[in-house]
Amino acid sequence: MTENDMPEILCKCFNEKAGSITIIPADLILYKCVNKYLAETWLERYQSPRPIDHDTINWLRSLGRKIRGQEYNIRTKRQAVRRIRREIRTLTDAQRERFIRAVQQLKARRIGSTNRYDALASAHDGRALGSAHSGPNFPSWHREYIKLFEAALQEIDNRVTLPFFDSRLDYNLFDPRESNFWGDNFMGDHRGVVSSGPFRLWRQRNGAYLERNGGASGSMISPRGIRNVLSRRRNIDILTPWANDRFDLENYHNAVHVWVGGSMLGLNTAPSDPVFFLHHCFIDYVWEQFRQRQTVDPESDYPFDQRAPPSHAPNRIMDNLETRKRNIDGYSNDYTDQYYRYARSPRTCRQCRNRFPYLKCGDWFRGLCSATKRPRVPIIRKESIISNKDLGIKRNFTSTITDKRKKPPRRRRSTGDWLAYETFLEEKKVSKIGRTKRSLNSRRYNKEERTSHITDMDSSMQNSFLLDGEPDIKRWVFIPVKIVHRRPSGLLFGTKVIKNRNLVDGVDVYSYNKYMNYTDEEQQAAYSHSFTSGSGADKVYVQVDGMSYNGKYVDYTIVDSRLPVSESVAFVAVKDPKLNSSISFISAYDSHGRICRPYCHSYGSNSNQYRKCSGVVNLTEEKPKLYGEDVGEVTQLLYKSGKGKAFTRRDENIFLSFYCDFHEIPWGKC
Ligand SMILES: [Cu+2]
Repeated sequence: MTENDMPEILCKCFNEKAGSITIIPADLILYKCVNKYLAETWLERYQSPRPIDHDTINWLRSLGRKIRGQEYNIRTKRQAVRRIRREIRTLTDAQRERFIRAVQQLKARRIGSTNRYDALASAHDGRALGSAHSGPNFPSWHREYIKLFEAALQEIDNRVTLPFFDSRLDYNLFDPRESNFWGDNFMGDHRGVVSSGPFRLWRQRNGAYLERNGGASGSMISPRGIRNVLSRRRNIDILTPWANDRFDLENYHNAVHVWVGGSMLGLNTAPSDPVFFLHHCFIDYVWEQFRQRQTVDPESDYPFDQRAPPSHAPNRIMDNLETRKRNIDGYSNDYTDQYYRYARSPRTCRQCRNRFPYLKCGDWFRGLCSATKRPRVPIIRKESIISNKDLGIKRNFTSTITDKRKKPPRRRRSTGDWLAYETFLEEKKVSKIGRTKRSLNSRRYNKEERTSHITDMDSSMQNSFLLDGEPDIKRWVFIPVKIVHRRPSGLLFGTKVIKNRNLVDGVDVYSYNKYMNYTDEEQQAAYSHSFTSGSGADKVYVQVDGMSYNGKYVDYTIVDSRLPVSESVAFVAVKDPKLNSSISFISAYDSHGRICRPYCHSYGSNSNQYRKCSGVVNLTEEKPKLYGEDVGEVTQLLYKSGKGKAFTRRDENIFLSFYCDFHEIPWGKC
């Protein structure tokens, strides 16, 4: 196993974005840059074949003609029957069922060598990875894409319109994983292989199962995020690569892809999950609201210069869609003038209370509307959470041994600039809506629930084992990755220090020491909905992105956030080197979105030394063999215990290690 240099595209992207790690969770930067790299180098690795048979191409073209015909008819006959796209929770049960049935039909109807759904899903792959993402063509290409999807649905049932998934309604829930959106009558469960609901045991076009890892990292879109986007007037201010990360529409969109995880995590597999189209319809809804507020002509406000990828050029034909539209045509007013319009999504309690059975007044922000909860899967006992509340940690911005003054949280510091900080901004706004006259410090939160800790400690991790188009664990081998985790600042655990018969404020037994200071340091931004368990248990994810192969693998290990330093080993899979070149980019981040720095073992020296490295790992069959066919074999690499013999641990067999201190900028110079 050896280290490779980081490719220039990746390295440059990280360096450009390094300044944003206190603004947005760094795992979103990781997501953005890895996708950019994979998109720009897609020809270097295996691609699932695009359907090229006549039937499929003809059908896609006829769909395109249909859309243009519809537009033409509407324009000339002036019937102006714009279809109305609505939030999926505001549909009647009958409307929603029609939509879901139509989606199921798309999947069931064969076309050429595949089915209609997969034929459409494949359009998001290949060339479109680059020309439809990370640039000005992002909103336009996807506008056209979901319109094609909608036309395909209407071919099956003309009464169906594509609904959207306003993830703010889920953000406003204390725990978005409990949302009805993941119920059996909506999208089905988000834990692992989708095995309930209308899409249960669906296969992606490459044969892999549809899978999700809901809430592992990422975030639903916050109301403040949308307000940020809508506060701008020019596309250049909300689109990659020009926009400040706080206003970047694609960022907020990415966070939902990360939140859902599984199939939605990979750009090439994302449309396999119907959630994709509902999510993108919401992004289109937001973009439309933005367009209506523009002070310049939205049709010609197509930003383009040498910073944007060349494939985003305004006059280039949209890739893979067979509708012969140019990229800039996606900025046309025709879509919403002629074809569809959006019904306002309910935002405040007044707009949703008692009106829609799947919406209610939210529990996270007073006065804001949220999704209802679905019946809870009894994996964890609610009582146990509640009875633990005294042991719980609090998000404490100022606790320290040396400094007990209450300082207001500063903008560029603390645990959650991107989203948690807005908690403070949001409250004021909300108290206005909620017509109750309470002082700012009174019960704006439901305190009970604030201390009942909802963490992601009760779900495991599912991978597709998809590698170069084949989902098979035999194509992968496992490697150990060591995680060294430092206690993040802003935490306080329920293990109180008693000194001279008195309780000591603001510290716990683990933070009470002379050697480590947990406060006055710059820290990476974190997601606001992520909590550390009162037990200290926290997850650190390790992600593998194939560079010489098409495949992704994510797993985690559990660390103890109470301790100054806690160590653990994760097992992740990479391509089996027997199947030729196995080069992977490996990264690590915690469940709060903060990322860790890679270190590689320096062999040859006697000491167990690790030096900073790129995280790009080239696995070969050369000795020493530092991988195993399965988790058991790797375990044997690390630990040996014979009968009655001494127990040995072999750290030298761990090549890659991550140090998670969440302070230093995790990326080095190129
Ligand atoms: Cu996309």
